[in-house]
Amino acid sequence: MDDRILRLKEEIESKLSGISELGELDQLRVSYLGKKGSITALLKGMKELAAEQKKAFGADVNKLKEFAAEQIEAKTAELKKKQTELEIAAMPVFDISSPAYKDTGSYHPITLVQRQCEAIFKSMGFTVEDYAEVVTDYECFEAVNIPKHHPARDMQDTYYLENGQLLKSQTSAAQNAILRKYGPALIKNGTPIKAIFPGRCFRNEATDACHENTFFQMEGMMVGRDISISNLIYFMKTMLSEVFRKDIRVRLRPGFFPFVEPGFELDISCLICGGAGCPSCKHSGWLELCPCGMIHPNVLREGGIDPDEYTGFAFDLGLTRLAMMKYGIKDIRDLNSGNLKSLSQFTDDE
Ligand code: FA5
Repeated sequence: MDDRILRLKEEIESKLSGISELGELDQLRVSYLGKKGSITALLKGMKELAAEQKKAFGADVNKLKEFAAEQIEAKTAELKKKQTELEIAAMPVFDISSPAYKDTGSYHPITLVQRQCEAIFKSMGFTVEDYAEVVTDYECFEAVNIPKHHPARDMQDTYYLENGQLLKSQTSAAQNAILRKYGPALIKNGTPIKAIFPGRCFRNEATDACHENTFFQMEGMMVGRDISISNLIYFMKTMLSEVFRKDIRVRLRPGFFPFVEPGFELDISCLICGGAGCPSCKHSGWLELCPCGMIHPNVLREGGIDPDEYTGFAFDLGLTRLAMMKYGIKDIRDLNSGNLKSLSQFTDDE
């Protein structure tokens, strides 16, 4: 083999071992394999050689060229790997399992009020029941003493589905199922039915500061022997004083609901304006918060309970309005706005 080829090979090997950066490596490639590189120059110089030397010399130079290209390629891979390792080592440690520092999220004010009411009623022995949002006409109306074509249906502008079902317009839609669920234990052991059932309700309302088309109610029922209006008033008073943790003015006035007899409306003095009148209370100073009454005999009968033996009360808390009063939210529409800036400022005060 020609001396020049051997020398170049040794030279390449020794230079490669001293290179530690990709930039230097590229310079080395250009200096040997580039257009004006040493190996290219050997190939160009072949024309000076005698014909019998050309073949062997050309083969050796091509081997050298291949050798140089392979070595440079291997060195490139080695340096790139090292560079990646260094970059990874320099990265800040990132633990995906650690909790987010700033945006930890918050509960919706209605969720906060709902949980608080649930805790209060649980402590008084009530169970918390979940119920569907799409219900039948029977559940929402007929089972609670509102037969088909009864004018009381006009009090709620209901969304009907094409299959005849409807979006629950009132949590009272669960009353019948709850009477049937716990009625047997009442009849067998005398265990009173004490249940609350919060849920989302839908009505085709013209929205304003205190009306939404989607809002939350939390209904409750107690049925047993000798249950009276005094029991109803006791539970309502206890619940309101626990939720607000301050004295609030309430008024009880007659109210009509086909599923209670007698029926009442429990209003609270508007906490936004202090009773002076504002858009949140339709300028009346009072907010309809908790309709209630003694369960109508027809409703008990439809639920499999004999109204001559048992009595009970039912009430409904407008959870959305309760959240407005508790947190001083002036417009009900803010609650469904999804505006995190305003909704995230409320915290559980437990
Ligand atoms: C009812 O829905 C009855 N089912 C309540 C009831 C249950 C009475 C058990 C007696 C016994 P009403 O339509 O008034 O009643 O609604 C009850 C409460 O839900 C209201 O006091 C109010 O707080 C809330 N509410 C009703 N409509 C809306 C609305 N569009 N936006 C926000 N809250 C509403």
